[in-house]
Amino acid sequence: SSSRIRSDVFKQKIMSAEDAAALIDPGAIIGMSGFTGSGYPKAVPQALAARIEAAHTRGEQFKVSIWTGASTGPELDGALAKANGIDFRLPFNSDPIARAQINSGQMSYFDIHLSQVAPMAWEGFLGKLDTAVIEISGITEDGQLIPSSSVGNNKTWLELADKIILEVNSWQTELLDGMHDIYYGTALPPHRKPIPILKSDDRIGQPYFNVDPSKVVAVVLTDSPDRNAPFAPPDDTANAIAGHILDFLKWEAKRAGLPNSLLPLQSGVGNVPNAVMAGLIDTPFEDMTAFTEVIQDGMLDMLEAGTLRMASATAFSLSPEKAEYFNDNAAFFRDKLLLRQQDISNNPELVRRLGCIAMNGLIEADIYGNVNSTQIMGSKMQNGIGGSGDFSRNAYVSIFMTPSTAKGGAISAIVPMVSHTDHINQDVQVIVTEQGLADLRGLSPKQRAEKIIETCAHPHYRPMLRDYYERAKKGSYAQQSPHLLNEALSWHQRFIDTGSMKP
Ligand code: 0RQ
Repeated sequence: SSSRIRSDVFKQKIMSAEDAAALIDPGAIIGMSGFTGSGYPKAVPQALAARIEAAHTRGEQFKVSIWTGASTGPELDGALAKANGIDFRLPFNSDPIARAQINSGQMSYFDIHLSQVAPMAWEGFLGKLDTAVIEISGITEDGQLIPSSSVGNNKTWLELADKIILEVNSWQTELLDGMHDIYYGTALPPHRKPIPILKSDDRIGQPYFNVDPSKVVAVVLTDSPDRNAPFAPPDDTANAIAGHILDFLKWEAKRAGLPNSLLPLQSGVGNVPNAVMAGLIDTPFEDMTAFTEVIQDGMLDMLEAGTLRMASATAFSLSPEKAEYFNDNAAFFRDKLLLRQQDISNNPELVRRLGCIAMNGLIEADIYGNVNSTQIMGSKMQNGIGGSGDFSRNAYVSIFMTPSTAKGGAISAIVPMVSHTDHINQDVQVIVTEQGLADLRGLSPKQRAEKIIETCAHPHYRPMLRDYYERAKKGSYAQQSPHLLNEALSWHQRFIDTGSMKP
């Protein structure tokens, strides 16, 4: 309701979503809020989609470019893609309609490390941002913006856009006020300074976004829930992977003399990382922190159990039930959670300094430990690299996890050569499947291959991988990382031709 708006300057700009969408021109580059299904605008994108559909019906061209924090919800990516309204998209997508258009070649998609989006926008690599459409949870008396359930790139969009449309969402709890830390100390080279965060819970900024009120052309009132996807309950595979990781962390803590609070945790999106978080509740660790990208269901459980002391992230990534639960219990959680802009939450300088334990999913890994996180059969985009590269290259230890097979066993997640590379072997220190955990630190490529095949591969594919590797050692051009180039991707081609990697 309009009581969320405590500044008269902004009250005068309240209008309908349709009137606000009418202020967006064909061809516009639009920076929208939104990160893993939280804090995205819910009304204006749908009104814009309707406007685009009407234009198309009249035979007029109307497409826009959409930049966000990360993935959004069906009311944004889904609605605009369905209207054939997105020409260009960055930096992350998990919407099925948009994904189909990316993979049919209809939509251009720039998949980019999430920490790099804001600096690249500032450096002018991405073009000129016309309009920002940002969900917030309120406006202060002084005309500052109280952020919503994600921060993402909103600070940057508000600064770079010529005109700004705000959605004030009263579904978001008012207790979000005070949970954010917005940092205005970033600068571009050669003026960049150290970011003064030494611990996960250090606050270095202010709780609100600054905004130039003269750029705000519309304020739209909404009252709609975030639509994060539900998590599947952990199955045997997820529990086995979680078990291997927990054993490893206990062993590593002892080996390296790590404190009982371990090191700041980063956990990627997906069911398996969520299961790992659930498993961490019953460990000897206590007072842990997370320095991560998103806050999942499992982290709220850990906060309640007291194993986790606090989490720093850029967004919530909760199931619908947990999102309601958070809203009902925000008073308990609010001083234990800190939301930052994504160029800080994912900042390589900070991930390296804090020594995060990075835990991310993968699509496939090869016998030398190169990882494909994004493109199935080398060309079909699943989601995007997200923050996995920001964290994995710079972490204290970088763990990647996956079930050992996909598509009911027709695909081996361990292959001779990855069909696309997101994470080079140097950035991949541990690979885990339900079969086991391979600690690859300090190993040469051939030592890695033996360990990955024997520890991580599914028993159905292990003999095939051994056979490939033994023949590669005989027939390879050289011996640093033996390969048979005319055969290395033949498993993928066989899947494309026959529906299975098995001969
Ligand atoms: O497709 O739904 O059509 O069956 O890929 O696979 O097993 O549900 O795995 O939810 O853990 O996601 C890498 C995609 C894993 C994720 C990825 C198919 C499989 C299914 C999903 P279907 P699962 P998860 C920082 C971290 C990049 C971003 C990131 C991801 C679908 O972890 O997006 O790490 N990572 N961010 O069938 C063919 C294979 C396959 C395969 C899986 N080998 N071949 N298809 N699939 N393996 C946080 C953020 O960035 C927000």
